[in-house]
Amino acid sequence: MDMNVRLQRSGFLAVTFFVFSFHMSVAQRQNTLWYNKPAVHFEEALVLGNGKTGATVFGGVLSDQIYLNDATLWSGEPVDAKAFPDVSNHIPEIREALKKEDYRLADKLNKNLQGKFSESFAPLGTMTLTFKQQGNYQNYRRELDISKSLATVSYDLDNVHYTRQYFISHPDKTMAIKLSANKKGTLNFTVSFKSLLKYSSFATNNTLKVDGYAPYHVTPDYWRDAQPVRFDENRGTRFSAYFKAQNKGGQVTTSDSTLTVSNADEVILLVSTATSFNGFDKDPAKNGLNNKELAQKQLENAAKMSYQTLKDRHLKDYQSFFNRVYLSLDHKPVPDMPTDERLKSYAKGADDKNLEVLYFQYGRYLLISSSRTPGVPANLQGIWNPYIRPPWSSNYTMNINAEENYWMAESANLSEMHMPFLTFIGNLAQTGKNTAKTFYGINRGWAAAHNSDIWAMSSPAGDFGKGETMWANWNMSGTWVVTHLWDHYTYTGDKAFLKDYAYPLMKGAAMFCLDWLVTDKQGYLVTSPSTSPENSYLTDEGYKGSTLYGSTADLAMIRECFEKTLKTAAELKTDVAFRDSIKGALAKLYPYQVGKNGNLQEWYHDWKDADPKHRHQTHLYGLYPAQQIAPSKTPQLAQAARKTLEIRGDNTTGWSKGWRINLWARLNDGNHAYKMFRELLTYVEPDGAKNINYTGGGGTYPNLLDAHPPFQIDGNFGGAAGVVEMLLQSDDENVYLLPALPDSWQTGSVSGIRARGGFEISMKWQNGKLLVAEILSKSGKQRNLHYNGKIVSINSQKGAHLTFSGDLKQRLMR
Ligand code: FUC
Repeated sequence: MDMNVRLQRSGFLAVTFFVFSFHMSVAQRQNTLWYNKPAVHFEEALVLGNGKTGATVFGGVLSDQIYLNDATLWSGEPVDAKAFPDVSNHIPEIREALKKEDYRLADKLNKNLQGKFSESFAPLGTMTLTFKQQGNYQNYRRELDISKSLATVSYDLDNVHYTRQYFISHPDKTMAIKLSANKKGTLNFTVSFKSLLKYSSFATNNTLKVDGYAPYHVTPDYWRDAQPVRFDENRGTRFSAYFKAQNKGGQVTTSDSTLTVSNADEVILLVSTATSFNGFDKDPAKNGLNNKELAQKQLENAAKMSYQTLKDRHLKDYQSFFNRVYLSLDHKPVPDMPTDERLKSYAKGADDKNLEVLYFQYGRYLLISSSRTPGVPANLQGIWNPYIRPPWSSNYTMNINAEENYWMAESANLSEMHMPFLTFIGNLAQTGKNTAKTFYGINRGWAAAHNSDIWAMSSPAGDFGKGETMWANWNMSGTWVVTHLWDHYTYTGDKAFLKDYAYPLMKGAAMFCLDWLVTDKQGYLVTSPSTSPENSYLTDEGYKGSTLYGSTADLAMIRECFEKTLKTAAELKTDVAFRDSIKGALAKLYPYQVGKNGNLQEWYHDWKDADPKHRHQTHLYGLYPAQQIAPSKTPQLAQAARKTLEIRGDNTTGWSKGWRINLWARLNDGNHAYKMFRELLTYVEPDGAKNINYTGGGGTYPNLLDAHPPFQIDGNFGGAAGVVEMLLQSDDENVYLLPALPDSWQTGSVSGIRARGGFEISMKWQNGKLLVAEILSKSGKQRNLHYNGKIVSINSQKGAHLTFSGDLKQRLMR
């Protein structure tokens, strides 16, 4: 139901009238990123996407560069199970070494459990518009309206006002660029294309057609290889990029590699991309989709429609997602300043809550734009990458980054955008069966490790023993990702999804864990061998290593996987005996430990961390994203988690800051969460480079993309998730209103954010106090509603609208 209708029905409208009329008048400005100069570097350019085709628009005056991507264009081929010899025979000797506390030997032997690297997301190519113009331009403006997913460039040159408008339509699978001028016959430009991949082109009938193919292998940029990029014309994913110019006035001429527009009044450029990717398990060269036909069909269909029709259809589709959530933290006007300057002044301490709202909504924009292709989640760079050897392969880094991308999908009301990730889990489970067998000797269920790609690679990375155990050997990603399936169910109430799709995957992940756990000397169940993502310990003897048994992170993930699988089986009234085996194992898991410094222990023993300030903090998984630790439920563990965060400090990379915002919010410390949120919005100089800073420097580029550095999209999503987490939290029994409201957000309103149990929530607060909350119950579930120490029960019918005042008194409905 439309938000205003709902609000009207609940009597909420009187309170929010001011907010919403304000919303209407400044919506466009509030949702706009804008700049007064063309982009020079990637990190200044504007990203557009329809969840498959991605474009990065530089908006130059004499020459406009547009990087093109397609979410399904990767190097590589389906996983070849035969490529992995059975190495599970090494497990007994690793366990033996660990039993003898010989960590050096365990680390060495653990290297036997490594496989190949993942493949890389490929850059499709760059489209260039070269204008036949000279001279100085004036009144330049480049903007992205995220409420419309529409970029616009305009400027004056030789007394002519030029405008370009760009969007990528999901319903019509095509990018459209409208070029216009306020003087007839002044549009003169050439369209050309270049790619780092193999390709050929020809033009006919106002259409430039580029067909090519991606490498069948790319080695990660951090790994030495004499031949890192390997092409073979008979292997790898094929792609097509077709460009059509529709002109009013003037003419279009073609050469084999260009379209040239002369003296036109207006031009609509259509761009259609397609690849032969036909699923994670199909050879894209031999058994692929017909990319040429697909690209041609999309182009023809779009060409039949007027620009206005294409745009209307695009807006209707896009806004059906974007408009679900509204947030206001301030009634001050949006500063009339380019976004990069706004960001700089914010970083110097300026108060700009509208920028904070923009950052939050930009996260939602990015997810809608990058995550709409079944089985192909948003990758490390979303869908925007110009490099043939991108940072960390632009892959799915499964020990945090891929999951962080989806932390806000449900809570920020974008369930549909979660689906590419959720469907990817099904693929991972298939390759993961072989991984469970050949790497770990386990014949039930499935497992997945540190890195993955469009082919759903699940084996550990590390180039067969050359990788460091601290990152290459972690094998808990299947265990982690299945909790996303349960979350999707709790937010949506989709029982068919839970029964037919989710449960078998969850059960498979849980089965692997049941068989992987071993009994330690104290009688507890632990993992062995085990690591804690990317961290190293120092033993009491001073050995620096990574392999041990029973890392807190492993056990936290197994605990969560078991608990959610149990709940699912109970909900589906199935598998009683299996449930008992999970319950038995849960009771014997080695519990959380508090170390001598008051911290939550990362390692089985109370060892020192080799790098106490490290960006990874996976042992806090139980605090966030899981719901095992909370100040109200487990005060001592929450205190220990806080201590751990204090020891880690706040200086860290983009994605790590994104995570810590959520962790601090879960500790109900809104002010610390907000401090880190502000730090996430630290201005970072754009440089078009892949320079990595591992120990700090996290922030935001001028185009509001997250800086690890380099650009990595997870920080954007983690930061946006953190905004919701400050305003609303939930677990499987409770909903907490304003649980971590920072002092800086004294007054505000939000609508359309969601809580577990199938609730859609709108709130208004003033002077730090809740005024009114409206709750739409989509599943009719019972929950405890918390605010400011008070608890009431939400007992609702499916579809009920409940309104509560600030003291949690329920207002009567008509
Ligand atoms: C892990 C992290 C890095 C980076 C990379 C993609 O290796 O430790 O910081 O995010 O993944």
